[in-house]
This record gives sequence, structure tokens and C-alpha cells, in this order.
Amino acid sequence: MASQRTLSIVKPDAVAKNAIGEIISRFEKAGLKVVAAKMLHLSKEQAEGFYAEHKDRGFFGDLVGFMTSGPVLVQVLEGDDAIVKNRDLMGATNPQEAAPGTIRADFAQSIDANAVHGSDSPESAEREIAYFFGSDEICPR
Ligand code: RTP
Ligand code: MG
Repeated sequence: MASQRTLSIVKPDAVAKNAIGEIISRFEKAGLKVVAAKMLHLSKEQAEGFYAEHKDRGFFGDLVGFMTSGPVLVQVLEGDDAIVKNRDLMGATNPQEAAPGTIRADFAQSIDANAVHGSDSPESAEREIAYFFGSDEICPR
């Protein structure tokens, strides 16, 4: 599998728990490299645009409210099979269903406050990385 990039977000609940380091450590131990990163407190418009695919779902308002409730760490991760590797490290969307040892099993409280985001396809990764980072903000390693 060729090297790939994916967008990762440490969500407000995990930032509030001071778990940024433990979460990034899991990425690094799995061979993923951080090639871009910034802290942001998302505006309502930024969160709505980022999750636009879900705009007609009943949970959209709660999702936007949660994602704007505090600062997040937005990162680009790079490595072999980075998109699937990151989703595997994250675990299922609902932490009650997440496999033991995954980030969501260990750090998430609920399906709404679930610690991390990860791109779900190459197309999403391309869109999501460009949503937050200019090419001059990404440092290949
Ligand atoms: P994410 O985009 O944040 O990485 O999460 P995901 O791919 O695992 O899940 P997705 O289907 O993209 O949903 C985005 C976020 O919306 C919330 N959600 N709530 N109540 C519900 O049924 C429901 N379904 C999704 C979750 O917080 C999820 O992370
Ligand atoms: Mg998703």
C-alpha cells in the first residue's frame, strides 16, 4: 500500500481531558506521522461546512454544537494505508461498540462526544485536508 494522507481531529472532549498526547502517541506507535497540525476553536460555519454530508441528519445540530464547544487539534497524518489504519485505531463511531484498545473505547463517553474524527475515504481525505490546510502548511517527512 502506498503512502497516504488522512485528516484527524482530536475533538473537544478529548482536548478537555488533556488526552492529546496519548492519542497522538497511538498514531505514532502505529507508524503514522504528523505532517501538519493546528489548534482551532471551530466556528459554527466551519463545523457545518466540514460535516456538510450530514446536514439533513437528525443529529446534525448536536454534532455542530459539540464540535464548536471547545478547541480541537486538527492534524494531517501520513503513512502506509493511513486512512484505514487511522479508522482502525479510532474504533467504531459509538464507543459502546468500539473494540477494546481503540481510541474511542478508551477515551470517548458517547456517540456524540467520541474523541476523534478520521477521514473515511480517499475522496474525503482530500477534501478535509484542503478544508483546513494550505499546501504550505503541510510538511512531508
Ligand atoms: P467522524 O466523521 O466524526 O470521524 O465519525 P464517523 O465517521 O465514525 O461517523 P459519521 O457517520 O461520519 O458521523 C459523524 C459524527 O456524527 C455523530 N453521529 N451521531 N446519533 C447518531 O446516530 C449519530 N450518528 C453519528 C457522531 O458523533 C459521529 O462521530
Ligand atoms: Mg465520518
